[in-house]
Amino acid sequence: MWRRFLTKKCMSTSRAVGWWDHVGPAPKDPITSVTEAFLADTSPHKINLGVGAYRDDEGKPVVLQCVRNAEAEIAGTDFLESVSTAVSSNLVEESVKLVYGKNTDVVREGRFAGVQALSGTGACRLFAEFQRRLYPESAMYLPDPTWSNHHNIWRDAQVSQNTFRYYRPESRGLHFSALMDDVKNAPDRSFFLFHPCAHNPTGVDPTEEQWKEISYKCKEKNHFPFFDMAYQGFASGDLDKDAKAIRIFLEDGHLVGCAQSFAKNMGLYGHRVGCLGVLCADSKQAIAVKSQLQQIVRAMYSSPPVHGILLVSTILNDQDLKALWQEEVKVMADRIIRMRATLRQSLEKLDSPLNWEHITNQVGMFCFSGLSPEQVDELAKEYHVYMTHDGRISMAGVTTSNVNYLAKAIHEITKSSREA
Ligand code: PGU
Repeated sequence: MWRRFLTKKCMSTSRAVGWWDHVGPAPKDPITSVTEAFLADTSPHKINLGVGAYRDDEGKPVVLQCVRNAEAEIAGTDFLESVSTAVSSNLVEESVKLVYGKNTDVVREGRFAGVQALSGTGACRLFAEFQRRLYPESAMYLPDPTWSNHHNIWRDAQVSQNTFRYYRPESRGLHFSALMDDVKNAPDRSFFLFHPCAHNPTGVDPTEEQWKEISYKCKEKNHFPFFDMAYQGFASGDLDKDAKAIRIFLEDGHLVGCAQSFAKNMGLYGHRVGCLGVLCADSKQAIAVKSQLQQIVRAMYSSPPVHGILLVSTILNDQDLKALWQEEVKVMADRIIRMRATLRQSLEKLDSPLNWEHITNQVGMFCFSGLSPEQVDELAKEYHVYMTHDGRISMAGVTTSNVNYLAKAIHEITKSSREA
């Protein structure tokens, strides 16, 4: 009797076992793990060139003035309930105008199915899910290389992946002929993901002429172009110029998809505001597609948080705030461009035996330095400089006060190398 009682008691208080014994730790993320290593370093010289989030010349995250003004405007708004459909539709329409252009037929005719998304990542994930439902047999063609998380996103959505050639290490530029061959040789009606500007991680974008050829070939092959627009404004400092690639595809009559993020260009990384737009043949199709996207959202997270969306729609709907935003985007882009020039000059002044022209030829948030994984490790170990293992430098982490130290560190570990 006692024994039975005791066993019962032990069973009810002892920990259940066996559920997760077979689970090992997941591999570290190649981007977020850089920040972890940086934070663990106690050196006063340490520099974080890992994550692609904007920093000012003091190395600090920035709250844009347009965002501060919008915060003041929405203060006290009763937004604890989910945001009204009108605000959400307005955000989508204003975002879509940023990529497609203000007065396009696409916007007038209501031919886009758009939903607010959890920043750029959420927009990509939503599209990947939509793609699997509608075209379960089709793969997504990703550029080689691409943002590492693209592979996770399409893998978790159970969409198969192919890559197309993009970058040529020898020239540290675009491998255009190979890219065109891969677009040509993919089966008709394939899905292709393009970075419309400020390619991550290479900082290498096709020229306008090259985009025209890519668009032409995609049309001939009936491919579906999906654009991941995470850095609009960061390549040139001008939102319209940075949308040029997408507009070329629109002029050619493509139906396109586009993931947009306000994480970088409005400095709203923590608010997770983005948008997914899928262009359709007519408004009837757009209503159907939108309802499918909404159904996916409903089951995944029901609705996105509201504070960020109110900030973005306040800015996009107020001419003065929008103009201020555009100025601030230019300030951020110009600072990065200046740091590219300074880093290159500093390396040249040190009589580096290597050619560093690519630092200023590449555009956007990143410089694909050409440093090997071993050199990246040495930079971290000896100089407390942190970047992703592929040698990608987030230029936003370079400042007036650390650029010379950085150049010296890079020079020290590369001075005995010879150009390949
Ligand atoms: N697409 C591309 C091409 C990106 O580079 C990033 C962010 C995203 C989408 C996702 O943007 P969110 O709007 O923040 O979801 N890539 C940065 C930021 C760090 C990360 O990996 O999320 C990077 O350092 O590559």
